[in-house]
Amino acid sequence: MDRRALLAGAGALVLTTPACAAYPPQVPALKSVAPYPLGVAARHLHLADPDWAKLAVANFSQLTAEWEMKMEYMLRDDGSLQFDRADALAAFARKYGMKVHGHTLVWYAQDGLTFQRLKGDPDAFLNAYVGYIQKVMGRYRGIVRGWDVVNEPVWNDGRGLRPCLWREVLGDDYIGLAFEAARQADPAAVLFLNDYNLELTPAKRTTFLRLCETLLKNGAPLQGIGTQMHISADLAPGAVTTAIRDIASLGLQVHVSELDISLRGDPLANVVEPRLNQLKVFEAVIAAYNDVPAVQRYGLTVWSLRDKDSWLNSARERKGPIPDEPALFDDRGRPKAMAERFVAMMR
Ligand code: 9MR
Repeated sequence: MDRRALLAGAGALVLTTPACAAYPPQVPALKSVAPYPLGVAARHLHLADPDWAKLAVANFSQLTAEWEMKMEYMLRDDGSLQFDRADALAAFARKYGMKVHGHTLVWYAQDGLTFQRLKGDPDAFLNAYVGYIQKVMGRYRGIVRGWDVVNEPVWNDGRGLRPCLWREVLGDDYIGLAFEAARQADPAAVLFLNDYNLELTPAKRTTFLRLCETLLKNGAPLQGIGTQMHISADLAPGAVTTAIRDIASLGLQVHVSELDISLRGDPLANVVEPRLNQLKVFEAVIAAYNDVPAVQRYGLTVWSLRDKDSWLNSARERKGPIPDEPALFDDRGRPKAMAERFVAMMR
């Protein structure tokens, strides 16, 4: 057989290959099968990318600003507030009928010059603290459905609260004070405490849940728990199941708030088939979340739309020369096995 005949034969083979071998899988719009809001993280630049916008609008019903609603962006050094990008995100959401989740008001990792300058004057500091929360939440009242009021308050090993400027000046009650201010700013918004590694580190989860209980006992208007779920394919699926069950046991709203499943955890050296493991971990997340009582399911948010949009592939975070693949859609916007499994699990 000459080369031309061989090629023609190969073409015929492709044409007659059954559909089950097709890649990408044919997957309906994810939001059309989900019984709860499905969110996706968005940066300003994404909104101007027609491919991103089309895919996000088709599959997701909610947006979280990946950066543009954080203090690092919103609060200028002179104390004024910068709302342009958050406004643009809110306008995008309105245009396409999407909900908005607010992320985040108080975070140990971001304080800013305005607050550092007020460190020596606790009264002025408290005024500015309450003022910041009220101005930001006030602007998006009726637009943002829920807020991560305080983000990542607990040490990674679970030994207690992290040190931060807020705690240094206001004491441990900085969290309760933030929730009070938030409640006054927007009585209708669902108020969340959000953290990560709650599945990876049971000691951290215990401390985090005790903190929630103490806040509730002290009358703080805490209404929801955000479990970020930046996890890796080498995580034991059972760890996810236990974590979500424990978190839901408090009876508050539960938001899987920043889901991504990395293929690059260091111990992955021991995992033979990282993609298969990733799928198993993903299944555990979805199964456990589907088991949470419907009234407690605030929604599930993924922390990037496509693999290439992920913070894990940013210049700062990227581990090694091979890009990570933590998202439900590939770089070209094609649904991956996790997206296909999501749909299958909703039937
Ligand atoms: O993905 C976010 C990245 O683009 C930002 O540079 C970074 C700092 O603002 O925050 C990342 O998102 C984090 C989120 O706000 C809180 N949980 C951990 C996320 C990943 O670091």
